[in-house]
Amino acid sequence: MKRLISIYSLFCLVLFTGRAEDGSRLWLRNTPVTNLPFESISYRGDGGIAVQELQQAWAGMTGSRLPRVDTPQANTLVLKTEKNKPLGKDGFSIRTNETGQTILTAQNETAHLYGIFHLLRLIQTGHTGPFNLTEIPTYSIRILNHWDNLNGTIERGYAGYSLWKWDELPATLSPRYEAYARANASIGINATVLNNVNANPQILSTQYLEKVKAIADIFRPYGIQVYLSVNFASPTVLDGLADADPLRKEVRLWWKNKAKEIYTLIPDFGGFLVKANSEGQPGPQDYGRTHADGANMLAEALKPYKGIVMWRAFVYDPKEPDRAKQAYDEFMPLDGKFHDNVIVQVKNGPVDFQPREPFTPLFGAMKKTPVMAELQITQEYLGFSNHLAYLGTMWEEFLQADTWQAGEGSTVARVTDGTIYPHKLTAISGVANIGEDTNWTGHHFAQANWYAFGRLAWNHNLTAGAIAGEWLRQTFTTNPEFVTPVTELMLQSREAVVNYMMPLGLHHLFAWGHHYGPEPWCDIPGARPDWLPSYYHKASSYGIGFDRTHKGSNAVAQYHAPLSEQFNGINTCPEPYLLWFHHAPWDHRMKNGRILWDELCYKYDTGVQQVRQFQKTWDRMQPYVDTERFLHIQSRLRTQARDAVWWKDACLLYFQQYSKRPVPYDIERPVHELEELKKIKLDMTHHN
Ligand code: BDP
Repeated sequence: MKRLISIYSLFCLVLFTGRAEDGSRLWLRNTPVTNLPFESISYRGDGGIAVQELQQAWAGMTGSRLPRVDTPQANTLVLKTEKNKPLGKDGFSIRTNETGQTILTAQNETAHLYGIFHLLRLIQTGHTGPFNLTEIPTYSIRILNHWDNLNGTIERGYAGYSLWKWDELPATLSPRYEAYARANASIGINATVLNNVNANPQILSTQYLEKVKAIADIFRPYGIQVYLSVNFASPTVLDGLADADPLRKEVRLWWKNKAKEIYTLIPDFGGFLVKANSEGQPGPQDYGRTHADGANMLAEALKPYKGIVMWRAFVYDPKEPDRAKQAYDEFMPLDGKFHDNVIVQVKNGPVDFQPREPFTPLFGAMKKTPVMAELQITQEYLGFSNHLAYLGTMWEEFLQADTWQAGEGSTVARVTDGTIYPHKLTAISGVANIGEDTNWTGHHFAQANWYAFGRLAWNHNLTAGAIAGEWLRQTFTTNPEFVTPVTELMLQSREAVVNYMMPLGLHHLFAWGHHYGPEPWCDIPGARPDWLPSYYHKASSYGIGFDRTHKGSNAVAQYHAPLSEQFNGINTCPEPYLLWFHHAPWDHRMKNGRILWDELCYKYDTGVQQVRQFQKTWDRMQPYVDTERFLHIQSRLRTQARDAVWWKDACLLYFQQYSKRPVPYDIERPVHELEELKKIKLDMTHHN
């Protein structure tokens, strides 16, 4: 026995040292496990992709294959395919029966694959059975949005160039396409939009569709459906039509023919994602038509093939006095006017993926139109891939926010999953943070955000803490000496970013040329006001914040009672949203007794202190982490600590000119000169 153990540890050693921990294997490292819940497997036919993936993982965990048996014995894993309506298309159950067999039941191969990945996750995180569980995903479409351009750059991408090698496709197929599909399937993601919402019309050219087909063919066995972002003016650009008016016969026919061409190549194509009449993109309003007219035309073209349209509600107009109100104002009157294969895609917050925003009031507003959330996994406004910011907590806060649409408990989760108003289409999307970097996401911890998005899309009731814990166990080690403190660090990390960037409801204090550093002073003559920080913070000698109360822009009225009144009252508004909804005086009394200015200073300082603490925690983790990843993360934390001080000093020194009050004496003094900070101009050419 002793000898067996030492052979085993030797084998582990070889396995560990033989593979560099460069992050390329993500959470699918399949490290050796001693206690396994089964010893053989039984299935019909060839078992398909599910068995293939299990065997591959098994080789990693044990160095050998799991033997196949014809007659299940005790300790056999049995893959069972059966009609089982309640499980739905993607659901599965795993049960250990009296004889010790593990029965994995599902309706099809993809669902078996989900079941296998679930089992592997349980094994890798230390569970050995017996099992008795059923998993049915919350949303039917769990989709990534890539903002990848056809020239290989990624809009708001911080992990290198695009994974999609358009120049080489369809002849050359990068092995990362399959690795990408596997990673997504392992967390239940079942769809992806390959290209930027600021869509190049060329994506719909025959030449590109053939490239898309090659990718779709690789994704198919993993249950991943391909979607494309389309440019509303495509018919004019690709085929010289006079216009793209959605009510014109020729235009409608063009889209029908295009749909036919696409489905001939890709029979399971998912559909279109559309950004229209937003930030200069063409759309139906160019012809005096509505979003519904535009969406319905595309929906009609896709309908015969069961395709769908995801129509974005990210709209704002410089003429509007409050950008936060626009999506609601434009889309509410269209409720009920969309075809049944259209779903409206709405960003979590009403402005734009800020470190903290209240939920967009369109959630819980429309009754007849299905609405899906768009989350941003890539950290456009949370320190790019330089800052450690675990977004599980942000999305949990958003999904569990109560809209009050049908009384208390009408959480965003429940209004989007079809519980409150039954909708055929349910979906959730996340703007991907993936690029061709070896570790996929730039920062090793940014992998956790891809992972968390998938897990929440599968089950929106999972907690951010549980997800962080399972991710850490698979990605690093199951050792609680590591998992406990690092989970804690992750759970605080997004709040730390809010504290050192934009606490108490402040938003959009970002620099003009990038969304990385602070520029609350930014003023560009002639620029759109709603692209300038002062539009949002409105700092004056009286106070700071955007008045969205009844006396201000009245954005509060877009929320249901009692939220609207709660947000409207300066003393009832939750303090994390204070300056989102109120222009509060500098001496406004906070709940803890401090005045607003002092509290703002303490918040910025707390953010800085939190990052300092993350550094200390991380340094203590050295014994549990491979050198490569340890040093990489350590170095990024240093950058984050410096940036936190930069943010704090810039914002406090700038706002102090208005508050005319001292920084409370017991916190760290600024170490920069405001004038020096104003001179910082980052070269972000590689980031935008
Ligand atoms: C903003 C981004 C911009 C996107 C836009 C969008 O800065 O790059 O194109 O959103 O979502 O957050 O359409």
